[in-house]
Amino acid sequence: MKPVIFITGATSGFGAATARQFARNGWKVIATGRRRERLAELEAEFPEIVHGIEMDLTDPASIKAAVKAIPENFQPVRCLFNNGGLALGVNPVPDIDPAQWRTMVETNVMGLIHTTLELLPMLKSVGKGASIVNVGSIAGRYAYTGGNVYGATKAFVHQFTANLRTDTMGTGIRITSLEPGHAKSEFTAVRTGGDFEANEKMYADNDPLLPEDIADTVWWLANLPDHVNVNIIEMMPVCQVPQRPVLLKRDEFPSA
Ligand code: NDP
Ligand code: 8X3
Repeated sequence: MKPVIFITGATSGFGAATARQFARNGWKVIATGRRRERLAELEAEFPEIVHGIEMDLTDPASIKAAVKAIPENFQPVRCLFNNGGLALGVNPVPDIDPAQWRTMVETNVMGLIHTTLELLPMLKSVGKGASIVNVGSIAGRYAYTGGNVYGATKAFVHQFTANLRTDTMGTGIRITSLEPGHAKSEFTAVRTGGDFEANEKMYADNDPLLPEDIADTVWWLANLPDHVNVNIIEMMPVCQVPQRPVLLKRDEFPSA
């Protein structure tokens, strides 16, 4: 029987690359996301191997229904890739849109929580060898201007992963917080409200991580020996370097 991975955000970027990596290499894939036509493309590429289910992470009822709709021949799920998510907006406070903040929390935080809760019973039934890979970000660790709520949702993913490990102690489930840096996908187009030119520009003069790099990492994690848990992975392209905190001089502050 082929093992099964359940992927959120399989219609683009990291999720689509991971779906292809697992489908090509002997796993079955439940691919989820809102864009049905992209799910259909994956299904057509891998008949009988990829099964698409439309699912909106901001809607707990949609998540529940999606998990309920997993066909019997795609059960039990052995790996959950909690990847779907987004950043909206690039401005620092107070020039922000509270509706965008809400969408990021509902998607990146509540969506990930609900997906996890719905799939935990099946993962527990698998026990040893089951795994969850949660996608955080370096934005959850290193602050940058305009990162405000997006970065905070990813800091949530980091700590939720650690706490979940404690709650599921003794079940055999492995859980990892995978925290990438600058990576090429449709992330910037989404963040800028559909500016695909800005998306291209973001990666034009540098060598970002590619979705396939993330897919390789998820593949490695899901196929490690059953007794190995990687708690956290922080990965960046070589061209991205974390630096020490910014220090402002006295004359850089507004006068009191
Ligand atoms: P993409 O925009 O290419 O893919 C995002 C995926 O998330 C899409 O498949 C989209 O599916 C899905 N998604 C967004 N909102 C929802 C929703 N409400 N319901 C269901 N699915 C949703 O970006 P990436 O591949 O880069 O992003 C994947 C993850 O990686 C995200 O969590 C992102 O925050 C994180 N990340 C990205 C980095 C980067 O530099 N690219 C770096 C670090 C982390 P659809 O629109 O069809 O619903
Ligand atoms: C995406 C990485 O640094 O662009 O999570 O916010 S960053």
